[in-house]
Amino acid sequence: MVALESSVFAQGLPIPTNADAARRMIGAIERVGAVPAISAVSAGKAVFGLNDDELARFLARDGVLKVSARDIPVAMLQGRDGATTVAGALSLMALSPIRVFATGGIGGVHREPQFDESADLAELSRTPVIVVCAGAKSILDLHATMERLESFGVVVVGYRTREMPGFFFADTGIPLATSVVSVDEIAQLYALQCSLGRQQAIVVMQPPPAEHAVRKASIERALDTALDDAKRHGVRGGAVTPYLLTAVERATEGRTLAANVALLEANAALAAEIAVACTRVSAAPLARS
Ligand code: PSU
Ligand code: MN
Repeated sequence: MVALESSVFAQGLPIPTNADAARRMIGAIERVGAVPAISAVSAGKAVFGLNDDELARFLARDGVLKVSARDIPVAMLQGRDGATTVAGALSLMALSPIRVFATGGIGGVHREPQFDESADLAELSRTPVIVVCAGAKSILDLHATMERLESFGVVVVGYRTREMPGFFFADTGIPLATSVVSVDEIAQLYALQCSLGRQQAIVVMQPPPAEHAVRKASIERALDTALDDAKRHGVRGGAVTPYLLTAVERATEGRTLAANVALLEANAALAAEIAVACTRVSAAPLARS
């Protein structure tokens, strides 16, 4: 099984691209022979897997809350629809047998103010699952985000890259200490991590598909303006990430949107291959015992 978050559909992407992204992620996972499970709070119930009516409600976004880990019991209490962030999804994975998760970009340390740090980092530090992403969103301070992952003891590996990807582009100039070329290596690494009783996630970073990557310079330009606007309009808390993503997308005339959907699909496919590889590894003894 491969778990997915729902905030990327309900808050991260505009209509109708969000439906296209959901369809393509689900299709990519099923093609590999794995089962997709979208995490959410649906009318007050924490679930993995949405039926067609539920998914339609989340894609229409009406009254759907963005829920991080701490917001889940609140959404349950109020009987609300809540779309899980990475943190929200990981906190539910801790209660489930699902061990592999796919998303676009994890949250991290914001550029300004630096004390705005995504709860994704805290949940990555206490959830022993595999998280496939294209790095952290480029709206963040990527250096600070990598340092925090290190402090928290989160394992970070590049999949066929030696550089941390920056979500929309591959070249951040931030080196990765570990790089793997096969999903079997990731499955073995995960088994070793579990054998040590470690509680942290393994974050697998895959560069965005090359044909869709957007140049770093155009992202940075768009972001400078977006950060100023966010400050002027007093955007705070959970609203910051969706605000910046929307502003960058508008400024790049949708090129970032195409890149976003392409990398979500690629990450879903890789996560599914890893999930299948994990079933092979857990059946076989480890190379080193
Ligand atoms: N990456 C995207 N789109 C998104 C997100 C990440 O391309 O919508 C979401 C994820 O759900 C992630 C969340 O967990 O943003 C982080 O938000 P915050 O910085 O408020 O923790
Ligand atoms: Mn925040």
